[in-house]
Amino acid sequence: LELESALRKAIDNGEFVLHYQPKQHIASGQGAGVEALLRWERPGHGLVPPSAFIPTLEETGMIVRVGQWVIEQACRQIQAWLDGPVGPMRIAVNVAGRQFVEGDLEADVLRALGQYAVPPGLLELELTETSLMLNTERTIACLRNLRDRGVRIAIDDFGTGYSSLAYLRRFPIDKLKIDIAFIRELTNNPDDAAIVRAIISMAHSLNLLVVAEGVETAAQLSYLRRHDCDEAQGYFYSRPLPPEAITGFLQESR
Ligand code: G
Ligand code: G
Ligand code: MN
Ligand code: NA
Repeated sequence: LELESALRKAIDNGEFVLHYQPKQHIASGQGAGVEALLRWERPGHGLVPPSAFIPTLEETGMIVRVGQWVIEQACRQIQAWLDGPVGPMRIAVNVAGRQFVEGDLEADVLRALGQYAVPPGLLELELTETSLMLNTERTIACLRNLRDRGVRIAIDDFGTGYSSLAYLRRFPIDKLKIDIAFIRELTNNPDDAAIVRAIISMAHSLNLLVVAEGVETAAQLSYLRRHDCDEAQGYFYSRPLPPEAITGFLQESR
């Protein structure tokens, strides 16, 4: 309850920040955008990780308002980079299921894109399989409208839910992000390696791009390169960084 009331004040007090983790195209080594990851600078508690407060935001419904703030903040950052030395840089934001069901995700996204004059192709939404199952028809319509304008759609944590790729094809999507659980032991566990190869091959036959999350070693990266995975994200390249640090990272790696 104390956590809940502290969270209620956090938006108004400007205590949330976005950190950013870079992604790379595996074949070319070029940057492939960044993922925005929410952090809470809670007074007296330091930097609080999302695992400690996102569940509460979701249970209370506050995630709808915070999610709206995240989209706005990401668009503001895209515009700031566009006008400076970093240039056009895509940001992926995580979207919770309740943002579709209770909020108006389509309106939130279009408003933020307009407010900051952001080309829609520079924004990507990451959704989990479970969030897509909450309200199928409305969700499909919303995603289709956004994607028609150029917003990219990715499925996060792929492989951990109960949906098949056949089911997911009903949704307008561009990318799959293979869950970190399959990448961790990729180079030691033949079953994980087989699952990763199968996901890449199925995804490609459906014209979807594939991103591997949680890449930490050169051996994992080299395996993913040999098996045609498109993009990688993980500590091997960089941890999630606060705005000034990621800006420096992106400028140096252009
Ligand atoms: O690095 P990390 O600890 O940031 O992320 C932990 C989890 O929190 C991830 O599963 C991620 O998807 C989730 N998360 C991070 N930022 C956001 C956000 O802005 N909105 C939502 N809904 N989830 C987020
Ligand atoms: O939204 P998603 O569930 O994909 O959030 C990504 C999560 O994975 C975040 O908690 C982020 O900090 C974490 N992460 C990113 N790269 C790595 C990595 O290389 N190793 C590990 N263990 N975690 C990572
Ligand atoms: Mn994510
Ligand atoms: Na994930």
